[in-house]
Amino acid sequence: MSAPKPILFSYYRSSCSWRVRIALAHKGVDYEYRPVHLLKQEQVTKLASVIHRTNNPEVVICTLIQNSHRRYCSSAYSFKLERFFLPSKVREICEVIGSGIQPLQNLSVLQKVGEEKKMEWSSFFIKKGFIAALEQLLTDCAGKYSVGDEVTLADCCIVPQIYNATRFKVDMAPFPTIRRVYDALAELDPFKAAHPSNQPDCPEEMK
Ligand SMILES: N[C@@H](CCC(=O)N[C@@H](CS)C(=O)NCC(=O)O)C(=O)O
Repeated sequence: MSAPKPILFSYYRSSCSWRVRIALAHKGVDYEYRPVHLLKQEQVTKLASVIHRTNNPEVVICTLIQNSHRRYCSSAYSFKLERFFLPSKVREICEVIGSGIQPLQNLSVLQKVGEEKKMEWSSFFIKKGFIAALEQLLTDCAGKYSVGDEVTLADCCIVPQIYNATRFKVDMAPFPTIRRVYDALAELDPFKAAHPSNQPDCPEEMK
């Protein structure tokens, strides 16, 4: 008997969900998509009933259920999916984005910062991360993609982060290497499939 399809609880524009969607598409894993509307707080009302709160105390997405295992961390799941040694540069890029840049644009953070300030706040911290770390890291290790010429988990993290940079009106001119890698990745089928505009919960006006 074949194993049941993994279930991904995802929001079309969530970076963490997007990372996992890329990794799943890249590995050719078929899965069931279950939308969770972050702005409607469905991570609390809908997701809380299917997760063990003790394992995911923040009630954030994405959540992946596979063979009754529940995973709450995009990078932990994606690392497992890769099942091979990760070069330190890949881990470094994932960390810079996953710990140093993306959390500062999380919905709950921006709600605390407030509507008036959220654009300035997000653009400041994205630029800071790009200037201080990401452009330099990529200048040292990028080939066709973030690290060499093969797609890696670093690429799964970079693409949603650049989308956020555009959303928060960061001028990308000072970051030519990040831009070049992003443009190359945008041409690949798994990245097209995982894009927010191709998700069932993407509003029509954003497609
Ligand atoms: N370390 C977690 C972080 C998960 C996370 O921050 N998820 C965001 C969406 S990308 C979220 O659910 N935010 C809801 C909120 O801020 O209330 C992961 O990598 O999956």
